[in-house]
This record gives sequence, structure tokens and C-alpha cells, in this order.
Amino acid sequence: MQMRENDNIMELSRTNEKAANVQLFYFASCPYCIKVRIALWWMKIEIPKKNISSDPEFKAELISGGGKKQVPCLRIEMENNKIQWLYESRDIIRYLRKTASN
Ligand SMILES: N[C@@H](CCC(=O)N[C@@H](CS)C(=O)NCC(=O)O)C(=O)O
Repeated sequence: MQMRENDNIMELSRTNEKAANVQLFYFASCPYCIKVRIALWWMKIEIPKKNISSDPEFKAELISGGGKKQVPCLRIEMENNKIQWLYESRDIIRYLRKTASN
């Protein structure tokens, strides 16, 4: 499982497609989401955020798109309109750091 997630982030990093659009699915009291939000603050990156506990439509969007209810999850819309759903706070932070430095 971990290998597959690492493969995903490697694949995303390798591609020349830059993230055109990202959204963070989260809920306020989730410690892993807080970790990602602090990293965003630290990196001075502002992205749209969707709180799944305050809006059932966001929760439904996460489950139907990403395949599970787990947060944090980063929805990444690539320049070719392909959508990637990236779970795991560590991978999300790594991805955002990479794209911010490009
Ligand atoms: N290893 C994950 C853990 C994420 C996690 O456990 N998130 C909890 C909320 S704090 C969750 O979404 N659990 C599934 C659920 O509530 O249905 C990460 O680092 O992002």
C-alpha cells in the first residue's frame, strides 16, 4: 500500500504537467489535516479548501472522486484535465513543496 502511494507521488513528480488547480479536502479537528494546513501556512501557499464535515456535498465529492472518506486528500487537476486524488498528509506536503519550488 505504502509502495503504491509512493509510486503515485513519484509519478506525479515526474510528469511535466504542472498542477493547474488543487483543492484540499479536510475537516477541522483532524490532526493530519492540521499538519497539512500548517505546512501550507508555513510555505505561504493558499489553496481552496473543502471542509467535508460542514458540507455533505464535499464529502460526497471526495468519496465518489477519491474512492474513500479519508482526509486530508488533495484533489489535483492537471493541465491535461486529468484528476488525481492524493491521500496521505506526508505525500500531500511533499507534493505541494515540489510544485511550489518549480
Ligand atoms: N495516514 C493518514 C491518516 C489520515 C487519517 O487517519 N484521517 C482520518 C481523520 S483524522 C480519517 O479520515 N479517517 C477516516 C474516516 O474518518 O472515515 C495521513 O497521514 O493522512
